[in-house]
Amino acid sequence: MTQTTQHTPDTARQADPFPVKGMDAVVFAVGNAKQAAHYYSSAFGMRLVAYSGPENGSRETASYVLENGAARFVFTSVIRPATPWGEFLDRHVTEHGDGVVDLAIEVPDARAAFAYAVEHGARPLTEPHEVKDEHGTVVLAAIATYGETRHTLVERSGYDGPYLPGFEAAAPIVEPPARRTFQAIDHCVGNVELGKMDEWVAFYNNVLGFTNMKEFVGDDIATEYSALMSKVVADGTLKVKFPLNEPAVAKKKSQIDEYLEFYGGPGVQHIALATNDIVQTVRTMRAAGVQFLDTPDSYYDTLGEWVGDTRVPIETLREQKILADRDEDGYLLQIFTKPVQDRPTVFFELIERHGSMGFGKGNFKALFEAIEREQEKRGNL
Ligand code: TYF
Ligand code: FE
Repeated sequence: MTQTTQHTPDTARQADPFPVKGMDAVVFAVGNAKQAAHYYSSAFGMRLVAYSGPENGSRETASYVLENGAARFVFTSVIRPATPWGEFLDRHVTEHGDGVVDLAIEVPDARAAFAYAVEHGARPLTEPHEVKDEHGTVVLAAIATYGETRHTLVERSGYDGPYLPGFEAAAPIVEPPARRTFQAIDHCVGNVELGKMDEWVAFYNNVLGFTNMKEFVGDDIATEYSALMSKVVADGTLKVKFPLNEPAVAKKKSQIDEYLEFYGGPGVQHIALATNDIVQTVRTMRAAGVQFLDTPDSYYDTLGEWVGDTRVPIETLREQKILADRDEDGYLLQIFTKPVQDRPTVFFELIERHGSMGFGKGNFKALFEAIEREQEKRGNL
């Protein structure tokens, strides 16, 4: 065989100013992590894999690490604040309710990623530092993003423990369902204040080298029915996708305004979870008590005309209130939970992609009307 120059991958890597491996974890600060871990086990079908708390040397916080395929959630509660971190988490829960404190990103080189981000305008929160135990070494650093949310940059190639040093392996709380309910984090959405969306898009462009995806909700659609504007940024490999919403000045109070009011500022609005059998997953989660947004029958009466053939018959989509959308690359199926805490803040999406890399633009009208019906029930419209 003749020798060929095989520097394409290296060149591609060099061209990416901010290489990422994927989402590392979504970290939630909650009032009662023990019960949250139970809910995400019994209702979402996740598996507890690691724990840190007073029994293994963490006297200030208790943290539960749950996984489902590549998706990892961490739930942390304060037991008794003793350091600025514990005080921060305590106040975070008081001000925002249960919510996301950290969209942690796995990177091949945390020092390089942190240096690049800070050089390009990121506010540093934690300088790169090593943490180690008998399983090896992790390098961590953190930068600030919208509201009180952060991105921890996690370099874990030198580590084979259950999560991070300080955590011990834990057994599942309940036996996870026979079929995995979802297997990855598809995207994480942030709500920012009126007029700030483009600033945050520029932040991700400049600081993380992310580029804009083609799907967006502009001015035109916003005032007509959606009451929000939205753009999507992603890393070069599309493994990390961050849509950003801001409220639009429309006829009704924007769902984004409702979030900002009840969360007490900008923050993570929804986490989308990738599944390869959305019907089975919705059935499992409904049976476990998870509530999803309703979709009117009229949506399904015309769906077949424009969405064409999907893996799932329209009648099954109708029965489970699953939405469908198609673009030039393929189609997707999606559904949204109601907020998962008493405040009308964080919710989840399940998404089954078949080629489409969109976010369900064709569903925005039906979806936003469904959200507004819930807003109205809460007296917030
Ligand atoms: O992530 C997205 O863009 C879709 C659609 O408040 C969406 O899931 C956008 C805004 C919103 C709810 C869903
Ligand atoms: Fe989404």
